[in-house]
Amino acid sequence: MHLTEEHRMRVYGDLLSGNCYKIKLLLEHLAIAHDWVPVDILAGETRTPTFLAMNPNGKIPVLELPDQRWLAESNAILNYLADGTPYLPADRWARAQVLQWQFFEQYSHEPYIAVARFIAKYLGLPGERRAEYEAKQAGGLRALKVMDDHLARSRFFVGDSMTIADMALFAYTHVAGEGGFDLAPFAGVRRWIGEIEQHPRHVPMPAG
Ligand SMILES: N[C@@H](CCC(=O)N[C@@H](CS)C(=O)NCC(=O)O)C(=O)O
Repeated sequence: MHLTEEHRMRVYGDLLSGNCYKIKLLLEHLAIAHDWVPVDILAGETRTPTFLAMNPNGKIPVLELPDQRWLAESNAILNYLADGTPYLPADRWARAQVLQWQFFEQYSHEPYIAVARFIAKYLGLPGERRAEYEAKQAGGLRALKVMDDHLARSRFFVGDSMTIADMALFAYTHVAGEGGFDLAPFAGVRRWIGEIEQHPRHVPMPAG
């Protein structure tokens, strides 16, 4: 089917947010035509009635399908878009492993690394949030160690090619330094970041 402008998917998000950027990364790998609608969370744009009608949880990213259905939660969006492609294996065990790493990302990685980065990069590390920033460091380092141990044995997180488990984890890991996390001790993580960045369809997170 020829996709006209009104048939294109739309993503509401901020490309400096790892949760949003991971969607952009997959869309570029799959060469899916889409429109990106920038949303400024610091300006309250996720709290407007229009936005809350798309995602009552008031968070980006949101995927809008051409028939006006909306999907929130970054890893749910990745699963939807990757279905039927090599980025989400058909094998039952491999798919469950992809989910295992994506749940790990949302519960044991993102709440530490993304939040420390948000406090430092978006908020400028204000004094009243410094204790919270410091408290995020141990959990973030623990997640990086879990990843590094896995990547010492495995080229990618699931199987021997890139999947949406890698994309979910790459999003905040490659900018973990912005949250105060030194990647130097994690050789496996650095090797894996390099492999992802060398992919011919890779799109970098914009500098900002
Ligand atoms: N679990 C959600 C987290 C989304 C999330 O935390 N989004 C942040 C930006 S990275 C946001 O919209 N924050 C605005 C707010 O909470 O008001 C996902 O994976 O999509």
